[in-house]
Amino acid sequence: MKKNILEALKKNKDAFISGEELSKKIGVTRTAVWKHIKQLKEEGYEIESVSRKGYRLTKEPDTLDADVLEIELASKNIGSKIYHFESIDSTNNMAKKMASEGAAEGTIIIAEEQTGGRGRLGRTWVSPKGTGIWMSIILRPNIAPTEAAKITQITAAAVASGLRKIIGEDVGIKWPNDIIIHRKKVCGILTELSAELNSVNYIVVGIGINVNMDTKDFPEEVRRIATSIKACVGRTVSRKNIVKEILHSFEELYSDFTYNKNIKKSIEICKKYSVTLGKEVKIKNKEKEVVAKAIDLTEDGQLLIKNQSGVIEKVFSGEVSVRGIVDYV
Ligand code: BT5
Repeated sequence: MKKNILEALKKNKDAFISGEELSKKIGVTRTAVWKHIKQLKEEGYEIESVSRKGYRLTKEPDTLDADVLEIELASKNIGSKIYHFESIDSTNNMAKKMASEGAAEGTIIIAEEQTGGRGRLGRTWVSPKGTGIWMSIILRPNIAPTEAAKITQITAAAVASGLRKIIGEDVGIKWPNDIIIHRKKVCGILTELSAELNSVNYIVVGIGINVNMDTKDFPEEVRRIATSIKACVGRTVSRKNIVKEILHSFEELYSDFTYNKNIKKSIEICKKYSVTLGKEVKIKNKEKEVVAKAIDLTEDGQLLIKNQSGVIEKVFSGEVSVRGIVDYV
C-alpha cells in the first residue's frame, strides 16, 4: 500500500496530488492515505501537505528501501524482488538461505549494515551502517560449476562501468574481485556457489561498496588499502543511484552471458579497466608467493602470467590474492 502511494507521489513529483485522488487510485480510505504519508515522512521523505491541494513529494532520502528500488529499477529479472534489512550478519548468508528455500533468480538482498560481513577465505568485510552498499544477488544460471568464477568477472565489469557512469572517475578493476579508485579498494566481490557434480543449484554474488564513509573510521589495517567514493570525489553520492546503475549494467552483461554463452563483453571491460595487466604482481596462495608479470585475461576470465623463467601460466581466481610490488595495486 505504502509502495503504491509512494509510486503515485513519485510519478507526480513536484506537483500536488489530492488525498481523494490518492485514495481512489489505490482503493483505500483517506485516513489510510494520511497514515502512510505520515509513515513516509518518518522514513525521511519530505512531503508537503496543503489543504485543498493535497500532497507533494519534494525530497527523497538516500535509503535503499526495497519498494523504492523495485519501482525505479522496474527490471525484468535482476532486482525484480528486493529485500532490504536495517541490520543483518551478511547479505550473502541471507541470500544463500533464501536461495536454498527456492528464491527466484534476480532476487536481491540489501542491508544498511552487516555485523558479520565476509570477504573471501573467511576474511572480514567491514560494513558500517548507512554509508555503504552491502548487497547480494541470487543467480540460477544453467552453467557448469567450474564456470562460477565468470560471474565475478561479469560483476566486476558491471560495478566498474556503473561507477564510472555515476562519478566520472577513473575506476579500475584489480583481478579478480576488487574495484579500485585512486589505487585503493572501494569495492570487493564475493561469489559463492551451491552445486551438484555437474550442475549449479544457485550462485550468490555479494557486492560491498564503500560509498559515503570517512575512511578514518575504518580499522587501521583496512584503512591502508581501502577508500570510499566520498573520499575520492569529495562529496556524498546517492547510494540508490549507484545501485540502480550497477544493476542495469549487471543485467545487460549477465543476460549477454546466459544468451551467448560467453563473457566476451565483460572480459573486454575487465581488460580495458584493468589495473593488474602489464604489471609485476605478487601472487599468493596457501602454499607460496610468486612474483610474475600479469599479461592478459583468458576468454574465461583467468589471469595469464609470465613467471620469472619466462613461462606463461594460467591463474585461477579461487584461492589467490594478487598484490602490487610496492602497494596494494
Ligand atoms: C572481498 O574479499 O573483497 C569480498 C568482499 C565482499 C563483501 C560483500 S558485502 C555484501 C556481501 N555480504 C558479505 O558478507 N560479503 C559480501 P577479499 O578479496 O577476501 O578481501 C577482504 C579484505 O579486504 C579484508 O581482509 C580486508 O583487508 C579488506 N577489507 C575489509 N573490509 C573492507 C572494506 N569495507 N573496504 C575495503 N577493504 C576492506
